[in-house]
Amino acid sequence: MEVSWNFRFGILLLGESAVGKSSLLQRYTEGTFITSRLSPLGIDFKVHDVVLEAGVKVKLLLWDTAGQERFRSITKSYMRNSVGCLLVFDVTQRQTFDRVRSWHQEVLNYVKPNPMLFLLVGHKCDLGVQRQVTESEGKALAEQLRIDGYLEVSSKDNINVGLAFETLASVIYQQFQKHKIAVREGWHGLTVGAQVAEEPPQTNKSCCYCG
Ligand SMILES: Nc1nc2c(ncn2[C@@H]2O[C@H](COP(=O)(O)OP(=O)(O)O)[C@@H](O)[C@H]2O)c(=O)[nH]1
Ligand SMILES: [Mg+2]
Repeated sequence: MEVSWNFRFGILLLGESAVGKSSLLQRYTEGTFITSRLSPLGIDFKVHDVVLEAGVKVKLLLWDTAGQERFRSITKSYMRNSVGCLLVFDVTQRQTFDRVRSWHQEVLNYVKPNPMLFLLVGHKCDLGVQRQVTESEGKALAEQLRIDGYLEVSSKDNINVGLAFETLASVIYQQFQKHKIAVREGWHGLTVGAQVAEEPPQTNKSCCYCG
């Protein structure tokens, strides 16, 4: 069967419980927002195709995770199959921001020597009055951790949701182009597919130029 993607990237959603990881995944892949709490187990897997600026077709394998208590037992296999991570905190809950640094360090320690690229997400930015973390604090932390960017996102109001996933996918693609990350045997974070044929070859039709 013809492969319809150029690349496959595994992407992990990480962060404290209730920061909105499952909601973010739901909004991105289904286009919906459900107010009632989704399953606290939260382990879910979704596939979403994106076309990057360069016309490159990427299949994103998106791994949702549950909260910190299950981190060690469940999430490690997802880390092994990922090249990118959306590190999510809730802008209205400072303690979720304070935990970002240790999530980041823990992931890097675990995936070594495989690469992991991060995007920091300040989630629930629709909740203006309840905000406890400013946008400049988010940006500053991303810079300190040398994370590839910071975005303020709302799944509820559909702000920057697609941009968050696609920015991370673009960063991964650029790093691959620059040979900063490469395919590694036994690692499924980044897979290169066959070239995508825009039009399937029409073998039974003669060429209009040469008859
Ligand atoms: N105001 C607001 N609430 C959100 C947003 N995203 C998620 N929530 C709410 O936050 C709670 C936790 O969301 P959930 O996706 O289960 O978080 P998870 O534990 O990180 O997967 C739920 O009540 C959601 O409705 C958002 O963008 N804005
Ligand atoms: Mg969840």
